[in-house]
Amino acid sequence: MSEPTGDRVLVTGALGQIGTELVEALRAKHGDAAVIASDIRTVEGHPCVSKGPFAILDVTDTASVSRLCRDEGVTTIYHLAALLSATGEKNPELCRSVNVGGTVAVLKAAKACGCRVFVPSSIAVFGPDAPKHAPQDTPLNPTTVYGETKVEGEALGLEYWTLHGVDVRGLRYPGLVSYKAPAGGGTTDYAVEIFHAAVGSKHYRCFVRPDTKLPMMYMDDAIRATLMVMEAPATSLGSSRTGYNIDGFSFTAEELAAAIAQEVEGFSCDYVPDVRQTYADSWPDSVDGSIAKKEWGWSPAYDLHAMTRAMLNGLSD
Ligand code: NAD
Ligand code: AKB
Repeated sequence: MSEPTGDRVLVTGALGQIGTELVEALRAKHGDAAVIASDIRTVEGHPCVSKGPFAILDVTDTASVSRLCRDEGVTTIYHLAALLSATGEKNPELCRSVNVGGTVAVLKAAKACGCRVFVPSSIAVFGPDAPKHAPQDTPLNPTTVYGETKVEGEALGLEYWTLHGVDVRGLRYPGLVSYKAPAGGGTTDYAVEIFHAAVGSKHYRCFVRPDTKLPMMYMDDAIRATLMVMEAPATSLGSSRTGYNIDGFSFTAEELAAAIAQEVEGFSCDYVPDVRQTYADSWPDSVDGSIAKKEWGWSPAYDLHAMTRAMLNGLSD
């Protein structure tokens, strides 16, 4: 058991792909009782529900978010509740309501209760006019509604920091690959689903073209980056504080399938692109993470082969 740190933490959208692993890491750091996992739904037997405090919380319900923060004495909020790109483009209105409305509710509660806040951004902030190796600072003209909500989230975070002194921090996560929870309705989900197929039927029908290349990251690195940026001294963070590019590694869908085939005899993949190809084509191939490296020491540990082995081992256990 860890020593309590005195922090009282709320995680929204905790039952999703990131929350499943972030809650575990935060409970190891702060103590189980100090980390309240929350989501709009519950899942029986989920470790976030069974191993510590859990609350049903809809982040679009501003009053409930503020009440929970006040009643529980929350000091830090990790705000993960959102709709991802594929789900979001199918229902733009709900995407705006959850992603932007939910973020406003969390920031208002943080301002009222004096909380620090982590709000994730995404490589989806970039549009087709951004360089394919995306720099930290470039015009952000996303062509997806999801991307627009992420640009808005970064701007809202900066506004609450500069105008109200709320300590808001965020990362532009690449596509995240993990095995402990399913991917949550994004464009980069193929890079997760392919592993489940590899240990199951040994065949995957991929919904993007074989030459589709995107920035990706193994979940262990994403959790480490999240904890690092939240632990960094405020004085080391500059104007990118609500949306740092963080580099992991990049691969095409075909390179991923080949890396898996090296480990799984008989694995095969075919490609039938759908609408998610359009979203993938609008995003960069890779990102420049040098500002995150300079300001708080970011450096990824996993490459394609280390991730492939970790995924296959995790799914075989
Ligand atoms: P996910 O879809 O797996 O989980 C999101 C969770 O939010 C779900 O459990 C869902 O039930 C919950 N939720 C939805 N609407 C809600 C509401 N109104 N109130 C409360 N909860 C609600 O998503 P994730 O992959 O864990 O992503 C978390 C955050 O990270 C999001 O902001 C996402 O945009 C960002 N992000 C994720 C990735 C990735 O590859 N996973 C990449 C870039 C950015
Ligand atoms: C998605 O594909 O929507 C997410 C993301 C990159 O934001 N994984």
